[in-house]
Amino acid sequence: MAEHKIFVLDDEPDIGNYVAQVATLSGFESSYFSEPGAFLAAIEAFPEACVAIDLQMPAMDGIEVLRRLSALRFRRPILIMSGMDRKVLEAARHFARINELPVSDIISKPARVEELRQVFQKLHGSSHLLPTRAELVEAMQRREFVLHLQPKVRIVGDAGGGVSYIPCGFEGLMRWQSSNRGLVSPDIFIPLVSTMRLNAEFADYLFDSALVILENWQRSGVAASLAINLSAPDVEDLGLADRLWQRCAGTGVDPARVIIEITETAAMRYPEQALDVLTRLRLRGFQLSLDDFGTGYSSLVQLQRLPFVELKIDRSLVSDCLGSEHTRIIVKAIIDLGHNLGLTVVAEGVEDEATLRLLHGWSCDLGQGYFFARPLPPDQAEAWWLQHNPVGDCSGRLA
Ligand code: G
Ligand code: G
Ligand code: MN
Repeated sequence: MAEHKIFVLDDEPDIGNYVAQVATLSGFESSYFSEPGAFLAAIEAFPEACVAIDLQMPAMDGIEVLRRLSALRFRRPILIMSGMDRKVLEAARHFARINELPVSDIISKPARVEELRQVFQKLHGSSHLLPTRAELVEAMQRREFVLHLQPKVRIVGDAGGGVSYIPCGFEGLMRWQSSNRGLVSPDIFIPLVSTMRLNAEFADYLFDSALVILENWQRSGVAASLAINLSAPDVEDLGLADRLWQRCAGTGVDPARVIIEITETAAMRYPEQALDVLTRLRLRGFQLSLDDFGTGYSSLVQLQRLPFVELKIDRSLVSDCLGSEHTRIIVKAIIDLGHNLGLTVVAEGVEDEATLRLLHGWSCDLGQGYFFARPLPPDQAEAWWLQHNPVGDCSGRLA
């Protein structure tokens, strides 16, 4: 099967062939390469293969190979091998991680057959579960990807000096209702969409799904904003803003109702392309939100060049607030900095009333999380909205 291929790169033929043979014994269809150029050409031709790479090679070292794989947006499992000490292997793993490359294992050489077999068998077990490109394309044709909707609320004080909230919109989170696999999480299929180079097709599909929901809401008088999540490759697609706007213009949906969420990692990967695409999205009337803030490596100071209107504090920070004084200081500082830069601030992952109170005390604008509601299928989301009977349309405040 296609996804059971593995490409082994090692400058020493004895070792490389040995590793490839063990991979074959473990169920892979393996190919051995002694030279990085041929190896990278093979990946370009077949990006669904897993890879095992040596770090120390004369022509091009393993770090450079990882850099090239990252530039190719390679997303399949990587095994890193080296005869160097463990620290070098760990450092290479870290390097891969910050370049968004999935390292499934690191292997010290020389490795015994049994050791290698275990690693390959584990890899084989996890890799054969992954869908192929054809399966993803077919799933789009069958409209098996569906948006579930999680409410976003405005945090307000109530008459008794307590805290309350008013619904103002939803975030759309994709689910794959696969006829063969059951419900598949976006954590599985979103990285594959990039690996399989289906980003443009998927972004169009996602956007059209959002427009159908917004058109329904227009008919039933639900004045909610709808946020969608885009990935790093979308932000580097210079045609995106025009394409989304054209799709929107065909429907009569006001682009200001659409919020596009982008993570800080995606926004900072190729800052120049991001600046181009994000500015044009704003010019076309869409809203922009900086997602998962606080988990990446960039600072708000770097990010404030980009035309965001909203900042979402990552749920890992929000959920630590009750337990950690340190985290409370950070969250409060992010809210203040966001406000000083003119951004609406959203806390993600609000799971209890105590956290909501803290956030209200710090003047956090919006909240999202299980405390209000989980992601809901569209019909239930509409019922939730009507039941919470929002007064006015606070999505307008974002503009
Ligand atoms: O519900 P949750 O498990 O839904 O989502 C997991 C992750 O997948 C989150 O980080 C979320 O932002 C991301 N995600 C969900 N739907 C989409 C989508 O349609 N596109 C992209 N790029 N990411 C999504
Ligand atoms: O990365 P992004 O912020 O787009 O992802 C939203 C993710 O957070 C989804 O997976 C969603 O299901 C999840 N989520 C939403 N609210 C909560 C919450 O209150 N607690 C936890 N643990 N996860 C949440
Ligand atoms: Mn999001």
